Amino acid sequence: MGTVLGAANKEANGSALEKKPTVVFVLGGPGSGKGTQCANIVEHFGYTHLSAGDLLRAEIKSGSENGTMIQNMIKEGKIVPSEVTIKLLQKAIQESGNDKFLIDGFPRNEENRAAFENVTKIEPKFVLFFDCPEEEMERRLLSRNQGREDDNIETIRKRFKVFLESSLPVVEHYETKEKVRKIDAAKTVEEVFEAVKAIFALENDKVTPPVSSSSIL
Ligand code: UP5
Ligand code: MG
Repeated sequence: MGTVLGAANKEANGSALEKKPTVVFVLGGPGSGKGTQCANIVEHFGYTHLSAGDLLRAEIKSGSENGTMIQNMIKEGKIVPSEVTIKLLQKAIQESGNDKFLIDGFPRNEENRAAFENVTKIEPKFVLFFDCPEEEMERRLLSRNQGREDDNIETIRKRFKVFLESSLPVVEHYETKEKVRKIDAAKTVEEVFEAVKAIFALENDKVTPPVSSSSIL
């Protein structure tokens, strides 16, 4: 009997493990350096980088039926409906072939967060939070010069407002769960990455107890 139950548990756990990738949410204000640091993390730690903003911009370019709606939301600094963003993230996760993801710039509000949890049943391993003063973020965005339609002062101000009102509560939610790893993002790219590396080294060393049949039987 023990063998049968053990086998059943093993199978159940095995499939659960296969379906649940490791996710780190990378959050921070507009221009705090999320994309820049994610590129570094990918090189050193083998994660796949999924920028929700990049996925949405690609969706506009592809000429999808949601394209115009997404474009208008981004121009206004507003948050695109959860179901649209979550579908894009799920598709990218499935197509990647990896099991470790940096999800950059999502969830942006409590509704995003709850919907992602409900749909995917994934809880982040931790949340990397780039803390940067607005004046520094504004300077960076205004000198980025990559042709982003939301990098103009009017839209930037709207993005800051949405970040404070809607996105910071998500960080606060994860703070209550002790999942937030806060980084001073106002330093140079190199200095910020040193701090990021230290966090990933620490998290990788943590032993996550496997959900094994032995703890059940
Ligand atoms: N830079 C970076 N680090 C620096 C440093 N340490 N020192 C000096 N300069 C530094 O960096 C921005 C600029 O600063 C770059 O020029 C860089 O070289 C320099 P970057 O790494 O690009 O910062 P990042 O935080 O990624 O800034 P980004 O503008 O991408 O952040 P947002 O959160 O505003 O943009 P995102 O693409 O995530 O979203 C855009 C819009 O999409 C949102 O406003 C919203 O309308 C929509 N959206 C949703 O609706 N839902 C989502 O889930 C996601 C997005
Ligand atoms: Mg970005």
